[in-house]
Amino acid sequence: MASRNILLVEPRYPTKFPPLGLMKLSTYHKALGDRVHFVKGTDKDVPYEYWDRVYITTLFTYHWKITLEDILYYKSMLHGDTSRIYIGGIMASLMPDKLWKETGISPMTGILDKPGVLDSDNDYVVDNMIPDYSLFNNLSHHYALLDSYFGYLTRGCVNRCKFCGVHKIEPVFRDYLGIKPWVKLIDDTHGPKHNLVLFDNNIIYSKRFRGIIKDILDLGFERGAKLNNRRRHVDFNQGTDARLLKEWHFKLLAKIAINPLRIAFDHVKYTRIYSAKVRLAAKYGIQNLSNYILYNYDDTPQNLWQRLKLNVEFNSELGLQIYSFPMKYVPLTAKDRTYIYEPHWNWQFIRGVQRILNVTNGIVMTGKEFFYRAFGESEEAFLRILHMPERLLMKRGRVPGAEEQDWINKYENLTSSEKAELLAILCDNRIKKDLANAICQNKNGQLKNILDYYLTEPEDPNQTRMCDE
Ligand code: B12
Ligand code: SF4
Repeated sequence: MASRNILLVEPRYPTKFPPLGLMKLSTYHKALGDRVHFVKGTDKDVPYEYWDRVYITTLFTYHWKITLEDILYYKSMLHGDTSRIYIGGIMASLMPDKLWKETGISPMTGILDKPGVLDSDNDYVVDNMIPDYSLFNNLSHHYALLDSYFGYLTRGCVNRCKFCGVHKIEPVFRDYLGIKPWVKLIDDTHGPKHNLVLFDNNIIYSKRFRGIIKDILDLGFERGAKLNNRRRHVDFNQGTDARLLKEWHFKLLAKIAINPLRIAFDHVKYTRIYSAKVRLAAKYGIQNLSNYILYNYDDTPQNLWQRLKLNVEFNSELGLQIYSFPMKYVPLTAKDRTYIYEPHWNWQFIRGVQRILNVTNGIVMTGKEFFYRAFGESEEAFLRILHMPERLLMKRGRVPGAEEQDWINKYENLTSSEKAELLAILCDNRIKKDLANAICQNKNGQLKNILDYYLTEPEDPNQTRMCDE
């Protein structure tokens, strides 16, 4: 077959990790002698070439708008010839019908784990191809993980948790893939990589966990391992399931260069199980832990605070470094990230949590002092922080300044029904002009007073309360 011109596209959505699916597709097409070109989003030179195929990957469903715009851009670049466009990846697997409806292109769902799905004249399985690390050589966009082997040791998951899409993306559970030949091929083709980052959905469920650890050790990722004088790390980046972890898992995990060990803490009801597993980690000398904390899903702000607090308390009691990563729940087919688990969460609280986390790039630092300052000394204090106007929330000092103290006094003077009304007004009037109107219409002096804090600085004439004049 004559060499083909292949375009691989990752839509403009922000992402740190390189598009693994496209990297495998690149290796596949290069193995067939095709010419491959990668673009992030749209590129001004791309329309001037003839493309035999355009592959567009997709990721989070909440990047719906950008993803759709880019797909439609390429569809119009090919003058509507949809036979040359292939769409696949996560969003494509989670929302194939909606994508089809909007684009007229039927996406390929799931993983490409069978031969012949793209071309009938070869036996290659795209999913088994090594990623093409050279795909981004001439790109200004910087991806993380390019100095890592990254991929899967297992596929799928036996469970079907309500909030998880894995059963649609990887419907078949395979509990051992055997990565040694795969890593060897990467070494030979692209040179050795420093770290090992694994996307496995539920690694602890694998009946061949012992064999997996042996493979990792054979590949040179034993505890304390170094390459070029730098420590190597193994990261099961989707976390391990606290409910399934047994003492023998920790014994084995402690032998490899695990850093961090991520343990999921999806709900406060798992506190006892989670705590027992953290103690086991400490017992086997695994000190760097990281903890996905799902919030805005079947929980309350107080539950979030309790889980974060537990981690900082463990850090000081057991000498650990547990970094908490609060992760806001987004429904599986949500087209944006606005979902709110009402009535426990609301717009003001979600925004408050996000502002606190912005300061530290989404991570909750390990020290007690930071935690109690950022999230408050108690559940009540956390709730009070979440009620704060953003300006005050962001500039809280060790000791409250005059303005902050004044706001606190006003807040503490409100009755609980006034506090509820304050929240309702803030959530219903997110634009300052609307808020100003709502304040004007409110008859309660206490509320009017505290609400003034939520309008920005008085020198901006469009954002002050005009009704007093
Ligand atoms: C790794 C991962 C992450 C990484 C980042 C991933 C990245 N690429 O940047 C991290 C850890 C940062 C992450 C974070 C989150 N994640 Co995540 N993550 C995953 C995971 C495990 C894999 C995604 C991935 O990159 N796969 C690599 C794929 C694309 O490569 P591949 O498998 O080799 O590709 C094959 C196929 O996809 C297909 N294919 C791929 N591209 C293409 C293109 C074409 C044209 C074709 C034909 C085929 C094709 O063929 C390939 C070969 O077989 C999935 C679960 C899963 N098992 O898929 C969840 C998943 C995507 N994450 C999910 C979620 C919810 C999140 C969070 C939002 C969690 C939270 N509540 O905060 C955060 C958001 C982070 C943020 N940006 O703010 C959800 C997505 C739900 C949704 N609505 O979109 C998933 C599905 C898990 C779940 N619980 O359901 N995640
Ligand atoms: S155990 Fe994890 S991977 Fe499996 S279905 Fe539940 S959330 Fe998804």
